Amino acid sequence: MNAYAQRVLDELKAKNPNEPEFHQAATEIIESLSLVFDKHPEFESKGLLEMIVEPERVVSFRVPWVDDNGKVQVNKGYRVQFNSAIGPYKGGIRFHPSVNLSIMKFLGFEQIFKNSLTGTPIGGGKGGCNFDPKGKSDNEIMRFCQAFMSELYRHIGADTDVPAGDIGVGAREIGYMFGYYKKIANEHVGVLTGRGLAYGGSLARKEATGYGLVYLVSEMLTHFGNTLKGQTVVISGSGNVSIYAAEKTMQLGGKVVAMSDSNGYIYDADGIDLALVKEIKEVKRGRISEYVQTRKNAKYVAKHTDIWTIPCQVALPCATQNELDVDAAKALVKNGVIAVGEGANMPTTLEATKVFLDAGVLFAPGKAANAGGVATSALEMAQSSQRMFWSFEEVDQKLHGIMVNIFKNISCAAAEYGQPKNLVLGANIAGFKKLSEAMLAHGVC
Ligand code: NDP
Ligand code: 2IT
Repeated sequence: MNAYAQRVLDELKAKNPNEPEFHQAATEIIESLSLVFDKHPEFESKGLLEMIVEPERVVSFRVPWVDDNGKVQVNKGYRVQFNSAIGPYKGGIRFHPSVNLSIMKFLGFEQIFKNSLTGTPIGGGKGGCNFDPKGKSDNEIMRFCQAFMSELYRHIGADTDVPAGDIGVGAREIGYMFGYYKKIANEHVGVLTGRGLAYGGSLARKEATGYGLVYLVSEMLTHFGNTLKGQTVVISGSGNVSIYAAEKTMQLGGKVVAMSDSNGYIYDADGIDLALVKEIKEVKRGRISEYVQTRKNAKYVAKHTDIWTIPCQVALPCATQNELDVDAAKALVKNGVIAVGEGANMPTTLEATKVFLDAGVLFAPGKAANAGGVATSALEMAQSSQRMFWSFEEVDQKLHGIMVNIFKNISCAAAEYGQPKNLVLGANIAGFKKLSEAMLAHGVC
């Protein structure tokens, strides 16, 4: 590795101990950028990489709220405002018991490069809380969201930092957070995206991450002489990203045979009944295991990581970080997988990614493949600023154009650096290009 890149990575690990996910995301990106620093030794004297790896601001705060039994609960909230060179901080909020500073920083760091790739004017940030929404009543969710926003509101703004959803944060949570922001800040502005259509949201934002993922994977397959049509597809997770990735896959002629949640997976050789999955997950907020009560020919396996042992040509990990390890990657390769598209953020471990790249499997990294969600958030911001609404078709068409453009940019960057099939390299370098231009233009600040 380039000596400057290696030094900054070593320093990052020493200065931020006990942050394994942040180290992992940084290692992948800095290894790719190493090739750029070979060509541009002048970046070292500008301290460019040192500035990029240090968040502009990290806010950590107490979130006290009262549960239905009248007991006070206290959670830990975060907002990492990582980089605002290209535009206001932008990135989701995650509610999950696993949330900690390392996870917030890996997500925020990835978001900078992802948002750059979208070509829209947004910087990178991420937030969340170690709150577990599972099993909470609607009133508890509301009180928690209000408590979370009662601190977050002073750090965000339509031109400063614009959060959205992520794991555990969907339309319901955005609604409660927006309502409370509006009340205490006394302004009805586009301060969150993923809003409901009745109060300033954008058509197609709900579908955008999953649809965008499949647009990009389809583009990648076509570029390398294949097609999504007729392929067997396995999708992990059964949340927002997974459901709409499944929907678009089916629309484009792929056959989805498996989905999962954190307890287990379902396998339906006849093809997943997506209306049933939506009913279970979106309407009833149930578990994926309920699927086999209706679809008698399908089977449920109570070990979610085994989903990757199902033979398929296309694998779309859409649940969470590090859900696809080296054994899973080997099983997929052995069973003839031709393409992997990351709907989740960093779902594939570094070692597993290497297995795919070495085997010549087409691999679309999350920061490119799942960028359709945040890109459509930027389209929501544009509509808010205009006080206008665009039709579903208009937003979807723009999303499609953005994903095609991302694929073009990352494959060109990969080719420019002599590894045309290495889209991990291509995405990191293409994302860095605009970021570095903006940061160098701003000087030392
Ligand atoms: P949801 O909360 O809607 O769904 C998450 C899904 O992943 C659920 O099926 C959940 O199962 C499963 N899951 C969560 N944690 C784990 C875990 N530790 N192990 C196994 N499965 C797990 O979230 P989203 O669909 O919005 O997000 C999924 C991924 O996509 C995340 O990595 C997120 O960062 C990323 N992403 C999301 C975007 C968006 O616009 N929403 C945009 C870009 C990326 P269970 O119900 O059992 O917890
Ligand atoms: O990881 C992500 O890109 C998201 N959770 C979406 C962020 C956004 O601001 O729409």
